[in-house]
Amino acid sequence: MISCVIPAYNEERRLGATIARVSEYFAAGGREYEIIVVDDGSRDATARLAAELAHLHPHCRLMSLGRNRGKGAAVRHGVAGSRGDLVLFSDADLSTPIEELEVLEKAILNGSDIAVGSRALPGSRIEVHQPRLRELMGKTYNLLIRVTLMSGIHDTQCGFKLFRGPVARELFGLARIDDFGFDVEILYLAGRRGFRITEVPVRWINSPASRVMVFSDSAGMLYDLLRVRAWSLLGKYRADV
Ligand SMILES: Nc1nc2c(ncn2[C@@H]2O[C@H](COP(=O)(O)OP(=O)(O)O)[C@@H](O)[C@H]2O)c(=O)[nH]1
Ligand SMILES: [Mg+2]
Repeated sequence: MISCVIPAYNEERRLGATIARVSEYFAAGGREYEIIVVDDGSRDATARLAAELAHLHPHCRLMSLGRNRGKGAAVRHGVAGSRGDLVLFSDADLSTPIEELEVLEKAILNGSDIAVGSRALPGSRIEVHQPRLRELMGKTYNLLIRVTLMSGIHDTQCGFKLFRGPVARELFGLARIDDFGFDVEILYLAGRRGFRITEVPVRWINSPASRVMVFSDSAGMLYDLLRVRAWSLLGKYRADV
């Protein structure tokens, strides 16, 4: 079975089409699947809509965290509740189309523990770019990560990553970052624990509405880098190796 975790914050406009598309995709592939939507205190009708969608699509369920805590916390809870032997997390806007799962899955079949969707490799196909400032922020952030925390991954932030199920549950069980720095924490922990990570070029068709605030979230994500480094040194990650 494959689990697809979709964090959703104020996604009333995008979620319906996404759940329909993802369900249709998995159903057409004839495989067992579950879709876990994680809402945490959306201010719009996301929670109500997700509950209706869960009713409509038997493979889809909703987890609600109450107050807003961030994308990292949402994905972490979704993964903790997942049962798949593969776990995908995907943004609610499907900026990376669900069909790209196929190339990620190939990487897992070839022996990887984690397949990371990437917008920064020669084979990546960016059909609609993010706004220029946002793209620059992403590139700078990734450069900084490569020189400070870990080398080897060119796009840590793409919202489309596939894990072997037990690996996802182990890593998210250790993770502590609640907001947009969580991808880096997960990949860092994965590297430390010797899991095999493959970066896979994917398609990206940027969806304009964004929950990311360029300046304040950039600051938060820099702080997260420091926290991951510090927590690791202080042995805060249970059984960190
Ligand atoms: N549950 C939850 N999901 C969030 C939060 N912030 C962002 N997300 C989700 O994370 C995903 C990526 O957000 P998006 O606005 O598309 O980011 P961008 O494309 O990187 O600008 C979407 O599915 C959002 O709904 C949050 O605080 N809580
Ligand atoms: Mg997006």
